[in-house]
Amino acid sequence: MSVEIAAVSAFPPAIIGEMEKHFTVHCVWDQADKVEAVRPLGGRIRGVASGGMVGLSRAMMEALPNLEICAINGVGLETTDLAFAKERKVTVATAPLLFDEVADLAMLLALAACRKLPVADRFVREGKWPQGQFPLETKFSGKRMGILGLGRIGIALARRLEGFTDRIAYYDPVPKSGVSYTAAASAMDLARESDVLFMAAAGGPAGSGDKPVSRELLEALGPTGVFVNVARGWLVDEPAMIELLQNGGLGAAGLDVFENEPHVPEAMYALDNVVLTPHVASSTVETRRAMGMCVVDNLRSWFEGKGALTAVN
Ligand code: 8YV
Repeated sequence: MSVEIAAVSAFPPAIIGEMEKHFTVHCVWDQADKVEAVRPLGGRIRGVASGGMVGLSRAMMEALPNLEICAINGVGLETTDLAFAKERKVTVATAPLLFDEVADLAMLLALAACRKLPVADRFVREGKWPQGQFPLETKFSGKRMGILGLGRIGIALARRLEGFTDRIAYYDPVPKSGVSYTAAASAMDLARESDVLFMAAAGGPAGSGDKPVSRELLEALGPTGVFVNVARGWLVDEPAMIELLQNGGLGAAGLDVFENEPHVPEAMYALDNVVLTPHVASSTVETRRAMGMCVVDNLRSWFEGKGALTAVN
């Protein structure tokens, strides 16, 4: 009898196929209530395959009394109750393979926001060029770059920025040794001293009220400032950000994440100073396959008695 696992976040068919070579897989990610969907399986489920936005909740662990491991197809842990997982002795593993992709998209969003790339593209496609020149936009190279959160994504982003400027600063509550970038004393100080501010920091779960990117911080970034978010949408005061983008209090934004995905406030649709992408930072064929196989390999290694490969607890 093969080990039974539950897939609670979407995986491509090829990855499910790889899982099914080794396990009995119960796919419940399309169920409205995933916890209730797995409850009848209860003690039969020994492993969970999840994603960065679904994670592993306390309720899910309580419904699965014999759960041993959760392998996450991502790196975000805001939706995982790590404290309860420790209490329950459930191992949590991530797929730490997406840092280049996320840093690449952060650069793409920043450049596109500075040069209004989507607007320029539409300008050509709509046949407006013969009627006149596209307006001047703002330079990216040489600007003051600020990174909120100098973790593995932040470091990958900083290395990319080195090709554009030597004015790179960061704020991270955890002291960073061995980096040549300027450490700001606070997030507010960083915002005040940045032209482009990147949110690359982990934070609290949705609904926790944790909003490190506040109205005040975005006001400190200011009317010529550009804000880029590749972390979590709920870490930003989204209504305040929209208001500032509308009234000129914030220059522009490049956003891959939103407070209530996949629903994006329609007020953003009309804003030419915002570049929007649908949480695709890690969404390349190469990296998503590598991440999916990392999930499979973690589960296989665990149930072969060799432990998890990329455990975080
Ligand atoms: C995931 C993410 O790849 O890694 C994360 O935490 O936010 C995403 O990029 C996606 O959620 C699929 O699990």
